Amino acid sequence: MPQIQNPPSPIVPKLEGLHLFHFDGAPCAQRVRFALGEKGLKRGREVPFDFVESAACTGEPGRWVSRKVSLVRKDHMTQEYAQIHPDLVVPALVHDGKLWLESLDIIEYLDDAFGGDPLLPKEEPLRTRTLDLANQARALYVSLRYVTFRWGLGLLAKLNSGEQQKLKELVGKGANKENLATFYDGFSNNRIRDSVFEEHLQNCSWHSFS
Ligand SMILES: N[C@@H](CCC(=O)N[C@@H](CS)C(=O)NCC(=O)O)C(=O)O
Repeated sequence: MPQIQNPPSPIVPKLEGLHLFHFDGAPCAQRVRFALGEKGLKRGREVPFDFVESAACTGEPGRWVSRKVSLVRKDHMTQEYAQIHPDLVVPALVHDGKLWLESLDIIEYLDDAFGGDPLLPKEEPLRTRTLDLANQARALYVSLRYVTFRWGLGLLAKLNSGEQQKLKELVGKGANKENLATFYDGFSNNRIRDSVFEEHLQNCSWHSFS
């Protein structure tokens, strides 16, 4: 997915330099941090994700501003974050007022925009083959959510009814075929059958890249 055009967030156009909206414990954000590191870009100052006081909006040469979106505090389930990422997930990247979503798209963008060793092959057919493999991995993220919630986070990740209602209202405009509200509704109310979890586990365990 290319750069996101006209995001509704008033925060995005105010940001100069690189700002990563992320959470330390989220693997989808971690892979973007790896890519930033490979490009020689260091983690810079920590700023609350929605903080727009002018010093916080300025970039730092050779560094990225860390805007933590706590998945524990449910920062991602707020109106402010929904205007940045309509699917209410991390990561999101802003570079000089322009927004990118989806970790693999962000990595591709960083690879093109910054120097250093390329992360993706430049030459064909290797480039297309690599992107194809990455897209196969991308398709697994829904299954990974089922597996990590069922066998990792467990009860800790359930939402109460007030939180579920708020989430339904926020996620209405999301683009994902399976949005967070649908998932949390099933998960928090024990409406997901074991066979569904097991099917997702199979996807992750036996998925073979072709
Ligand atoms: N395809 C997306 C998936 C993003 C995603 O699902 N992120 C997870 C963390 S790895 C998230 O924010 N989940 C929110 C939640 O679990 O409530 C990407 O790779 O950027």
